Amino acid sequence: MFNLILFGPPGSGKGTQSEKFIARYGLKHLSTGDLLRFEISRQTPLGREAQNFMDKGQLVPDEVVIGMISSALDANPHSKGFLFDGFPRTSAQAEALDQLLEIKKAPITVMIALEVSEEELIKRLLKRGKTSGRSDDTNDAVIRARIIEYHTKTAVVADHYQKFNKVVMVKGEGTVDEIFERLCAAIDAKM
Ligand code: B4P
Repeated sequence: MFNLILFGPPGSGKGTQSEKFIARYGLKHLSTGDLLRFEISRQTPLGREAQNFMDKGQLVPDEVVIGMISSALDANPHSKGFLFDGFPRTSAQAEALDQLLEIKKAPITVMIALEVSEEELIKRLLKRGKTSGRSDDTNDAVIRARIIEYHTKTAVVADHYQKFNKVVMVKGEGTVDEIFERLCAAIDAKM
């Protein structure tokens, strides 16, 4: 089983590159952002709770997203591997993921971390906000709050996997295709 984490700050290209990955490597794409937006679109109790956090640029509570990932893993017992996009985003989520994968005897193979300057992140997210309808992309203060959440709670997740020598840093600026080729080279070296 090949299990990949695509890591990086908001707007670094995780969702964009994930689309291309699943086409090339046939992994099951698990995006906590997409799963949460699906719950919001159906106005479920979980979705309404999540929206309160997302609209402020805050992370959704760990137990909510860990539960969603646990269910998604159970729902795909025959997958040849998973692409985790936007998860884990806290140390508690990383520990929970390691435990869930331990049960499957299929640990994380590699974490690919996209590096993008803050100026470029803000530019990309404000641009997406003009067309995406995503309330968390239209407001400069909310975008900055998301970047602060990343520095205070999420960046440490890379340190966790670095301890096991599983992190590869990749420059996330350039065209989408250029970045994809860099990511593929990093993954192929680990396969
Ligand atoms: P996510 O849905 O994960 O979204 P994201 O971090 O904003 O975006 P991503 O990184 O995937 O976007 P991309 O760069 O592809 O999270 C949204 C919210 O959900 C979080 O703030 C949080 O509240 C909640 N959440 C999700 N997971 C959670 C978890 N595990 N725990 C707690 N809360 C959680 O796209 C950005 C834009 O850049 C696009 O418009 C794209 O077209 C553009 N772009 C991409 N690559 C480019 C390039 N090379 N050049 C120019 N533009 C590019």
